[in-house]
Amino acid sequence: MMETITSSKQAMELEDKYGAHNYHPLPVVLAKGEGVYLWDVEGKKYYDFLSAYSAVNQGHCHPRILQTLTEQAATLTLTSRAFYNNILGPFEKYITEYFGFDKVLPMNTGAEGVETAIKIARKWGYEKKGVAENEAKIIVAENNFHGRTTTVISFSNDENARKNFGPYTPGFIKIAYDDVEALKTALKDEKVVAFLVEPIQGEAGVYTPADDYIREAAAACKASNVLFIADEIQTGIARTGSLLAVCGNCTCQGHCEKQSTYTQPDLLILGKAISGGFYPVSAVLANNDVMNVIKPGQHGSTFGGNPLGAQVAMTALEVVRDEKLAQNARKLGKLFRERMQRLAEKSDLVKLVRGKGLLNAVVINDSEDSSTAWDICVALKENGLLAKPTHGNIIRFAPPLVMTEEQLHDCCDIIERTITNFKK
Ligand code: IF1
Repeated sequence: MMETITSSKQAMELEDKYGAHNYHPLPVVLAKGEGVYLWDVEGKKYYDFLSAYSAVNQGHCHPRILQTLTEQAATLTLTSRAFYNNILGPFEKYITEYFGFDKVLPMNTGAEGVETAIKIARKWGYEKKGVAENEAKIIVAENNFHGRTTTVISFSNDENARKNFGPYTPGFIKIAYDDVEALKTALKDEKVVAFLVEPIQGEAGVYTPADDYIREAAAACKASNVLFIADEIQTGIARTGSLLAVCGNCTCQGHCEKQSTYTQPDLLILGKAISGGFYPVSAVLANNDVMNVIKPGQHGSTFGGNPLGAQVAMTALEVVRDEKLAQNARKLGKLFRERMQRLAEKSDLVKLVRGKGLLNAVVINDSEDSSTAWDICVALKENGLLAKPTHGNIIRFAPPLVMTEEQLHDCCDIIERTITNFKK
């Protein structure tokens, strides 16, 4: 029997009874979204400061993306890749021109994108670099988050994400994040085929590396004939104040290869906001010398490159450019950090604020295993703002990028009031 939800309590009870307990959500049941706002089952309105982990950068239920989705859904949704479809080609042309690469391989979820990049890098290692079969190694950073498949959790160091899911996939070397010297040492191993890294570590607590880290890391990889793989699933699509975090301080909306601050990865992994939260779409971009190692039958998925996702992704990227979301994220991000900085100066509870664009974290003055960040998020929820703790003492703040300056100030007022009145 299909049940209709009339209260938050009822919805939480259903999830608790019938769903696997693989999440511990904040106690709020959402029923509607529009732009920067969400509403719960009882009709209470909230500012969204998570954006579905940066998947709804364009704001909830963006009307242009919605129109594309409904039109395409009424025309053709899925053909599989056994046949051509009339949307995939235009999408591939659009996204490769948008980001400045020769080719794209479309998938669905972020973790699939990461798996795809790993497979391409290994194959390139054997066929182009000449590494002996089954010996390829990929360097990754400590405290990484790249998804939840068995291979990807094999190189996580989050016990919770990893423990009792072994045996683990071999072939990964872990080094410290934001440490070019550690990378150079690891690159001396000739079996290394790639370095996989997040330009800003999200799950680690929005850890922003030194300004020149990405550029120097990519240069070190190039000098060692090793592929530089950027996981921009969370940082990409204008979130950090430029189209991609690897764009550095460039505010142009694409064609960043002309900018001096831009570092072109050999493999770029995108997900989340490339479809504006409407439909799972991920993509791996590369130039021909790398992408052409993949031949028919060697990789794919039933839904990857389907016309519905492809059409939605094109409109979602168009919105990012037309509404100048990178510029807005940059401007509002500065304002947000200024306001939080002022709060940190007068509140003992707030230790510091860090981040880039509208991907920010406020570090709470308490231990990592405390529940203070969680308790503050519950209080924020009561006051009409939804954010999620990462670790016991860090709160991530990442609103949709369509927010206005006035709304942001309103949100900062809520955060300030909540933290000032918060009692442990
Ligand atoms: C969950 C964090 C965010 C990602 C990067 C790949 C993926 C992700 C850099 C996989 C996914 C999400 C998934 C979400 C929690 C989450 C997250 F807290 F873990 F760090 F966003 F902040 N690379 N990140 O951030 O993408 O397969 O999920 O589409 O519930 O696990 P996916």
